Amino acid sequence: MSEQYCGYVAIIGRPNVGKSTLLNRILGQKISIISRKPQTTRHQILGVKTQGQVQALYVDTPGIHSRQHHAINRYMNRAATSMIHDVDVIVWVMDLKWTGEEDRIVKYLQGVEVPVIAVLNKVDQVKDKATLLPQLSALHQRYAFKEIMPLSAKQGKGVAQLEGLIAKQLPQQNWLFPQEQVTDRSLRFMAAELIREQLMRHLGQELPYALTVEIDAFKEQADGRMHIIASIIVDRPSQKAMIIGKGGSKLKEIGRLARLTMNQQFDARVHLDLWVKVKSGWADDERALRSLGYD
Ligand SMILES: Nc1nc2c(ncn2[C@@H]2O[C@H](COP(=O)(O)OP(=O)(O)OP(=O)(O)O)[C@@H](O)[C@H]2O)c(=O)[nH]1
Ligand SMILES: [Mg+2]
Repeated sequence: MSEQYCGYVAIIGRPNVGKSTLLNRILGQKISIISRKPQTTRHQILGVKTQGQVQALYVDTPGIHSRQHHAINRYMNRAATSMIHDVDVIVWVMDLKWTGEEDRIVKYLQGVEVPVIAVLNKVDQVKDKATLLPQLSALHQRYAFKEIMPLSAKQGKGVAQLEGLIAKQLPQQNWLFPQEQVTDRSLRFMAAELIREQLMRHLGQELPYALTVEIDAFKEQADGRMHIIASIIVDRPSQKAMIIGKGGSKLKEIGRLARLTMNQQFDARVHLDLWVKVKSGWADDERALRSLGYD
């Protein structure tokens, strides 16, 4: 048997820079949810990519942020940074807005004994690529990154090259997952995430952060259809009303879009029942958080 290479790759960075978009692009399928709003990802999400002799185990993480007022925010920062000492490569993602003013995290990463590959994402937003050169050389001067890779996760440009750079850092060892496996997350988890994705996309600025989604039942029926019952948990009754909308219209639309994505992702017809429940203080109560899957 030919030699196998395998290792963990942490994808980390500030909120909204495109970490989840990059992971989905590398895998060629959607396992991590995406929205325009910062702090979309809340959990570590493992994505497995096996190609040739190399199996790269990517961990998508919540964006690192400085507001830690709620237990949920502290959970997210923990999820973002807890494994950086245990991985083989760190991919530090920035977008064009990176100014270096807040480089405390990058400086910290460079003290960790793991190679850091930097990604400058969203380069599709600049027409004249020559304008990137000063930014790239400033990054080179300021930090001791192993490599700096400009790319567009959205368009896929530069992603294969990045994978090549990552592969060079992975140790020779047997693969840890079967070749066909893409994630360790269950369909049940994915279902909750796909509902949260629509909530992130269709609610105003604050509301998405005040909610979580819980799957109450997940059944495959005799006719092959999947029946999923889920609850959207909010903090206050006024939030419940906003999610439901006039005559239930908002909740209906969110449910419809989530169901359409599930049909595609799960390759099955999905019947989705969505409820909204008030559990005040859920985001502040460590125990409630654990019972909702934030552990
Ligand atoms: N133009 C452009 N937009 C991108 C690119 N990559 C991601 N985006 C957009 O940036 C926004 C955030 O993308 P995400 O992938 O959710 O970012 P993230 O870093 O995972 O964000 P958090 O999970 O909140 O930390 C979305 O609107 C994406 O469509 C890119 O290469 N080019
Ligand atoms: Mg994300």
